Amino acid sequence: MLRRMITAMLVLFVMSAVSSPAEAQVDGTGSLGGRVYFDLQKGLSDSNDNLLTYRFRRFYSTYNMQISENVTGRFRIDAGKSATGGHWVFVKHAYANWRVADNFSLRFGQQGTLLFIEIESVWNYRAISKTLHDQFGIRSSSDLGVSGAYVVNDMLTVKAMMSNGEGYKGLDDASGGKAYEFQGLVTPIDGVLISAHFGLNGWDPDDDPDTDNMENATTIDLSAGYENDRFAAGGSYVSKSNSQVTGLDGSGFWAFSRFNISNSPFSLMVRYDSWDPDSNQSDDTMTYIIAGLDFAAAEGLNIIPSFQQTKDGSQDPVNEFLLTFYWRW
Ligand SMILES: [Ca+2]
Ligand SMILES: [Ca+2]
Repeated sequence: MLRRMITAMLVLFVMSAVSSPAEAQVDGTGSLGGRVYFDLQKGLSDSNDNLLTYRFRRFYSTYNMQISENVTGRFRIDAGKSATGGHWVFVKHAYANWRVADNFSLRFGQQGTLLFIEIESVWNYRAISKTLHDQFGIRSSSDLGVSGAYVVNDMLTVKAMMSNGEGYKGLDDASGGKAYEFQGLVTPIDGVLISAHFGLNGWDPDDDPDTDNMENATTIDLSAGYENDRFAAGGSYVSKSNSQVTGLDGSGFWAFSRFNISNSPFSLMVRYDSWDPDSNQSDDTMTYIIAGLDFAAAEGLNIIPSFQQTKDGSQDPVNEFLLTFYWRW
């Protein structure tokens, strides 16, 4: 019933947008870009004192296309080092974006999910660490489905997405449970972004499509950020309940800031995460601290030393020093 209501809402949402598309430049070509980052990782605690290794983290290659006046597309591959050796490669994005009207667009295919895409761009240091949401597996950053974005006015945009739910690395469940995401984005003044997100992800306790017993994991997020050319700050509160996998439920927050030091190539970043799993154990909160210095060595090349500390409940904190090399084109 819930799923039917949501599907009907999505259909209404799509039908509600009508007006004539505006002119756009079609140059008939696309652009190819990429990003790579890897670290030199050194353990600083008793438990990881011997750790000293280069760690390949990510390679992305992205091709953006202007397919026609109102249709753009993107293809992105994502590669990283597998835990068992060798590299994995995934198709992270393969989508077409159709600008149906000036204030309304639809996106089809493998695409970014809605939960943390905006606040991640305020954080800006994916090369150093994933968002809190991504770190604790609350939602995959990409999934296969259809989404719509409707610009209500200068201050408000609403988005909705229906996708498989398992993310771009996962296998869709046999019973076809879907993820439904709804987001309101408010930009009250220049540089300020506020996002409210509600998500459901259907799963089947017995993995049998013939028994009508679907459950829904629920995700709620409130994120806010501010950025200008030299300074940014932001954070989120997020909670997840009724997940299929025990241990993924919980709630937490993160807060971060970064700023450029008086127009030099150096920027400082600090971040604090706290995640409290719903494990019925006291003192199980996980915290994560980052303090780093970003050196923009040359156009397209950053070298970023950082100190990172993770602490799991009452266990001793684990400290690491990372020297991250990040380049893009
Ligand atoms: Ca699913
Ligand atoms: Ca079932």
